[in-house]
Order: sequence, then C-alpha cells, then structure tokens
Amino acid sequence: MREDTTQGPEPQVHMAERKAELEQQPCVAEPRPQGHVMAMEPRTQGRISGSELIGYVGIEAVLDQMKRKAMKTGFEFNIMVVGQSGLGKSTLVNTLFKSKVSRKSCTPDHEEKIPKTVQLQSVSHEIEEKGVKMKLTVIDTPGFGDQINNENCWDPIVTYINEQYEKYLVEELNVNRKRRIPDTRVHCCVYFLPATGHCLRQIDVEFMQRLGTVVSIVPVIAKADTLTLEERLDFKARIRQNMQDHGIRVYPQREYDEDEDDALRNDKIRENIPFAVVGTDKEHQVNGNKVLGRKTKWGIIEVENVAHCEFANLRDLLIRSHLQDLKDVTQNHYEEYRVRRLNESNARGLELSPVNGYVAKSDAESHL
Ligand SMILES: Nc1nc2c(ncn2[C@@H]2O[C@H](COP(=O)(O)OP(=O)(O)OP(=O)(O)O)[C@@H](O)[C@H]2O)c(=O)[nH]1
Ligand SMILES: [Mg+2]
Repeated sequence: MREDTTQGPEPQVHMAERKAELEQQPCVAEPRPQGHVMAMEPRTQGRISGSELIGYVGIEAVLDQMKRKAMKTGFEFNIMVVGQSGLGKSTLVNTLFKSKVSRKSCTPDHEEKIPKTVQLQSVSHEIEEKGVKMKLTVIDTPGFGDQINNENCWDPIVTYINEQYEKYLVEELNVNRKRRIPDTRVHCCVYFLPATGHCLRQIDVEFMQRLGTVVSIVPVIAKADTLTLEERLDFKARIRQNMQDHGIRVYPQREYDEDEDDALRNDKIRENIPFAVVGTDKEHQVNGNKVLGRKTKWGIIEVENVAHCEFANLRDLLIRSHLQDLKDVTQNHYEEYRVRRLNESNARGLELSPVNGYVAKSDAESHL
C-alpha cells in the first residue's frame, strides 16, 4: 500500500519542528547554475523566501527559444513613402536599407539611376543581416500632390492601406486559415515634406489628418541640406505647432505609450519630429573612412553624421528602436478597422466573402 504523506497529525508535527529548525539557520543565497537548466529539487537547507522558494527554474531560456524561432521564420516589414515627385523618396529608402531596394533602371552609360515613380507599386526584398531575415516591402507612391487639382489625391493611398487590412481580415476569418497570415499591412508611412521653410501646406494637413487615424505616419523634411541650421529649427517648430493646431496624429502616438519609460522615450522623439533628412546612395572617403554622403562644391554632407542631418535619428526610430512597436501599433489600427468592418457587415446583414471582401456568415461567426 502507498503511504499517504500529505495528511494526518504526524506530518504536521514534523513540519512545525522543521520550521523552527529552518528559522535558526542562516540565510544562504542559492548559487545560480551556469550553462544549463537545473532540475527542481525540494530545498532542505536555508530559509525559504520569495523567489528562492523554487530556486532557479530557467524561465529566461525562453528568450533564446523565441530568438531561435524568430530567426527561423524571419519577419515582415512594410514601409510606404509618400510625397511630391523628386523629393528623394526612393533615394531615402535606399539609404535606410543600405541597398538598392527602391527601383532602379539602367541608363545607356550603365550608371544606375532611380527612375521616376509613376504608379503605386509595392516591391518586396529579402534582407538578411547576422542570420536575421527580413522581408521588406517598399510601397512607393507616385508624386503625391503633383497635379494642379489635388482634390482627393490621397484616395488611392487610403484604398491601398484599407485593402491590406481587408486581405488580412478575410484570411483571419477563413475556417482553414494559415498558421501565419501573410502580413501586407502598411506598418509605417513616411511622409515627405518639402523643405520650404514656411509651414505645413493645406495638402499636408489634409493628408496627415485623414491618414493619421489608419496608419502610423512618420513625417520627415526632405532634402534638408537646402536649409540652414536656424531655418531647420524654426521650420521644425512651426510644423510641430501646425500639427498640434490641426489635431494631426503622427507616430509615436501618445495613446499607445505603454508605460512611463515608454512615454519618456517617445516624448524625446515627439519633441524632435519631423526629422530633417538627407539621402544618398553614394559613398565617399572622409578621413580614410567610407561614408554615405552628398558631395558638393564646398564639402561632403554625411548622411549618418548627426551634426549634418537627422537621418540617423530616423533610421534608429524606424529600424533600431521602434520597428516592432510600429508593427504592434499597426495591429491596433487593424483592430479598429476590423471592428468597423464587422459591425458594418452585421448591421447591413451582409456576409464577408474571401473573393470580394465578404465571406459566408457562418464561417465568419465561427471565428468571432
Ligand atoms: N539635395 C538633395 N538631393 C536629393 C536628396 N535625396 C535625393 N536627392 C536627389 O533628388 C532627385 C530625385 O530623387 P528620387 O529619390 O528619385 O525622388 P523621388 O521622390 O523618388 O521621385 P519620384 O519617384 O519622381 O516621386 C535625385 O536626383 C536625387 O539624387 C537629398 O537629400 N538632398
Ligand atoms: Mg521615386
């Protein structure tokens, strides 16, 4: 017969004695095992308190597991660039990802040149750095606001963004949905402001007001090498004031700050936007080092030198510090779209289908 060790007076007496014994013993910190996860063993020595109660479990190893998985699957990042023709959108994307990710064509003398963008187009690239794979999609938009009449010129852009949300929604509602839904949603929209030195134009206000609620907008001052330092500072301050006056929401949005640390970090960014950037894909020698820069008659403007322009701040925000956050905020935008669409279809008694945006209601409901 198996002995019951959990009940009866005998074990209780034993426990009381054991407790007194333990209280007299000095508190000894248990050394953390090196290099491997230790099997859990009941403690018999030392005072047991707080997290020491269970010793080292090895939960932190989950980070390695997550890293290994993420490296295997890779991740997707979709960036859209919007602005007037010739403001340097394609050049900046190439500068950001240090490769020729924006479309190129060959001119007869074989010098590669970035062609003018003529239609809204998304191009995907596989980028790999230190074993981390990224599927980068650049959505290049043709000269925004180039027409004499720019009424509703944001429509194709809004339509594109919503189409990607719709695609994701239809996949998500599918009975046999994929384990990983391909993510074509726009994670970030870099909006190029011309370096006029004045203030926001009507078209900038209208675009950012409309789009700021559906996508994360990162405004930048294009070709900032055309502004003096004072002009740049004044222009930036005026733009921030204009954005506040018109209730424009740009990334990082205050309502998505997760905690105080996050808010502090993001406040610094908010005080410094829009970043005044310079782009190029040409390398030059400066003090024996190769740098990305624009060579002028009076010197080289180094794009990654913070004393010359704010390209490095933009790069750090988009890639090094906030890339995952941009994806998380996109999920929030998507959730808003999802709720709106499902309410709409319920109210109208319509059914979402995979072909034209509406699926059989039973399918949709089974996943809600
Ligand atoms: N001065 C200056 N010129 C730039 C900068 N970035 C790009 N350019 C130049 O501006 C021209 C247009 O650059 P693109 O990158 O093709 O501009 P775009 O916005 O993609 O133009 P579209 O495709 O026509 O909409 C090229 O001659 C670039 O070399 C910059 O930061 N400063
Ligand atoms: Mg272009």
